[in-house]
Amino acid sequence: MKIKYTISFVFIIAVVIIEKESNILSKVSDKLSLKQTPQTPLSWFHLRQNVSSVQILPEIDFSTYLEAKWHSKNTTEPSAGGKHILLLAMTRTGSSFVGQFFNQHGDNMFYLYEPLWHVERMLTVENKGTNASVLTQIYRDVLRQLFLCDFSMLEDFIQPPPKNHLTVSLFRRESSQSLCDDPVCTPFVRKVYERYHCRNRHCGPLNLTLASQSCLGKEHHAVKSVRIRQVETLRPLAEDPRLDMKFIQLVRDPRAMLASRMVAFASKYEHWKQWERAGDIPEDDDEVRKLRGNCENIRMSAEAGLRQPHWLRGRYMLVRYEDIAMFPMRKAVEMYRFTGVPFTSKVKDWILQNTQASNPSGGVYSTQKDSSQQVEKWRFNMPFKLVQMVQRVCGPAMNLFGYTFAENEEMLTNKLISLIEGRTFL
Ligand SMILES: *[C@@H]1O[C@H](CO)[C@@H](O)[C@H](O)[C@H]1NC(C)=O
Ligand SMILES: *[C@@H]1O[C@H](CO)[C@@H](O)[C@H](O)[C@H]1NC(C)=O
Ligand SMILES: *[C@@H]1O[C@H](CO)[C@@H](O)[C@H](O)[C@H]1NC(C)=O
Ligand SMILES: CC(=O)N[C@H]1CO[C@H](CO)[C@@H](O)[C@@H]1O
Repeated sequence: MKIKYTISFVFIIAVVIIEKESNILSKVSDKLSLKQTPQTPLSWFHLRQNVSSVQILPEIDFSTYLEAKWHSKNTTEPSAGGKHILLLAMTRTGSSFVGQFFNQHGDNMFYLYEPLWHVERMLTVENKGTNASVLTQIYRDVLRQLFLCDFSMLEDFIQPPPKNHLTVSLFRRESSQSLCDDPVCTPFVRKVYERYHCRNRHCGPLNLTLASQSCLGKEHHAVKSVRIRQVETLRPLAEDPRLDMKFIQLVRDPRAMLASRMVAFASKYEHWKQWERAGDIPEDDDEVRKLRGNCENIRMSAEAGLRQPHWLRGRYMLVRYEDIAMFPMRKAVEMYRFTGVPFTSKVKDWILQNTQASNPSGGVYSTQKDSSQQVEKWRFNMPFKLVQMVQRVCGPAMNLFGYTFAENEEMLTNKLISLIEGRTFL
């Protein structure tokens, strides 16, 4: 398998490059010959810079390539009993809030907030058209390395590239407590690094070697990501003997998600207003298609998880945003019980502090009564026609997660009827 990929890799590069400048070819083949000697680490980042000028990036199976690159490397075994928690979500499902349940755990948890942001940025924003299945494999491999406390693969995607494993560009470093605690928070020297304020302190640039050491010193590891579409693509992680994976998938009523998106990205939905007046929103509209795709993705992922195939048994939990908003403490305790990581008083205190109505920063997650009103607030702002559209497009997902269809306008706006069915998922 590996040999096959290596060959196609060389072949693709060769074919494209023969048509281009031959001096690039000699440089690249020099690089590729290094691959036979794993002692000499090959920087994929530099190789990419060299080949990207001939635009072959989407053709290459970088995942296999990177796997070969890291295969020769020995990674320390995680401590026995250590758990590896992956919080999977879509945007606007409250995943940052739920991520805090783990971020706030204390000294024995290493939490990373959206590390795959860098990968997505490099491979889909800057190199549009990267093959989706390749992207999926890279996400999986980067995640695996991060769970094993190896940051070197992620480093290949951070821009500008870290120098001597130092970077000021890690996305939302301050959202990871472990990257802001001693000893990873090194003294900050120059004003330039001010954006690395970690709560009340300033830290110097992030030393990824230090981060890795800190990571290895912690028993449990958690990562939050909104970039994984299907839990099934992570089967190799679940089967990796070095990891004890626990997947928590967070879902939310798609009608509420759309309502929230329409506020946050108003301009994208501007043209819907005209259709709304004229009649129905066409189903081939880009945003409608995206919505359908997202709903189907979540549904398929959740169905796979709930089916509990042998490799996922005891490793998958489905959680609804609405249940967390209404019963944050109960759900947090349940999640901890599921992961097998002890619930700490630190987490408890954080949840108490951040879910009280008296605390203005509580936002949507205020007291239970407020929360249940909050979570269904969208019903009173959303035109029924739009609600119908979401129900048509996302029906199967809504059925699976227990979100009741509003059959008419009266039902939609009747406060006495809840559109969230009480439901337990395993
Ligand atoms: C990797 O680990 C194995 C077993 O622990 C050991 O025999 C081998 O020498 C190590 N290789 C390197 C490159 O450190
Ligand atoms: C992506 O690449 C894989 C092999 O790496 C190939 O089988 C698949 O057809 C490609 N998909 C697209 C959409 O190009
Ligand atoms: C980063 O931390 C490691 C481990 O403590 C240290 O050896 C290295 O010198 C640090 N790098 C820089 C550039 O300070
Ligand atoms: C753009 C460019 O030329 N990038 C790299 C190509 O590979 C050489 C050899 O490793 C590097 O020195 C360049 O930086």
